[in-house]
Amino acid sequence: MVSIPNQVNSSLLKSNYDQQGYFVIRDYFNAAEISTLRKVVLKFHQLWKQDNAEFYQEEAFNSSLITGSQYLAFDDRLKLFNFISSKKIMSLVDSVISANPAFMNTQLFFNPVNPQQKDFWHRDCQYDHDVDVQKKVIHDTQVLHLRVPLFDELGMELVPGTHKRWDNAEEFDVRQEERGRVSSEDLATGKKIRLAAGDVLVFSADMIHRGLYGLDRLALDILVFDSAASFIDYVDDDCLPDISILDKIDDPRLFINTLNLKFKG
Ligand SMILES: O=C(O)CCC(=O)C(=O)O
Repeated sequence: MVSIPNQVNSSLLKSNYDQQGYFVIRDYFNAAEISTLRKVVLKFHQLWKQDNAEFYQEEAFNSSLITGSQYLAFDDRLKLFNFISSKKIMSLVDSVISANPAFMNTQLFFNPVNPQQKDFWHRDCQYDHDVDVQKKVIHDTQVLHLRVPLFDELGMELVPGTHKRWDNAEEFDVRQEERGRVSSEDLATGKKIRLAAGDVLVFSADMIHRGLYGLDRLALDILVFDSAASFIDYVDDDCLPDISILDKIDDPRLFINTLNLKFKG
């Protein structure tokens, strides 16, 4: 059971997010909330690793569709959906996206098996768009990531303000691996945000960022978007609740907004 938040100052969170592209809240979840979530997510992770053994051994550093039906049964999926749409999560989502936020997906970030594999700078939009379009889309609505670490971790490194501004020369060359630079190099503008289990980090997917490998990291990222933006094609039907689960979710509006976009156009 997730208790009701008492520490959220929505307008402060919104102004932090608007200016910096992120905010972090320490000790937002209590030990019982994290322990319940961790049990469900570890079940998914074990099954996913068995099923994707070669990919896991060779290169993986994340999985997705944690709420899908492939690895988790009804009750565990319901726990996840109720966590994702809990008052604690929704008060953060609502502080950034004031009208009709919609669920997109979940991702689980872990350490790559190969210790030589390096963490790397990127903007999420660079995997969908070439540079000219990236320059434009960073001024549009961006996908929101809510990172919930399940164990203490080194956290994330972000370049504050890059949700709204284009890269400087060093950032561009490193992120895009131009002029002999590689995406795992340090950036002078990077800000490391160490995270502990119980903290939550909310950040824009299109700012320059990297996950920091190390410790026992296992972090659940919840991805949310503004219904007014055109991200619905990124949503996989199977990660959404069907009607029998929907009926049992305490506050299903995050999922209903997605279902409305998907099935009502
Ligand atoms: O934690 C990581 O490895 C990368 C995280 C990331 O890129 C993201 O959440 O978009």
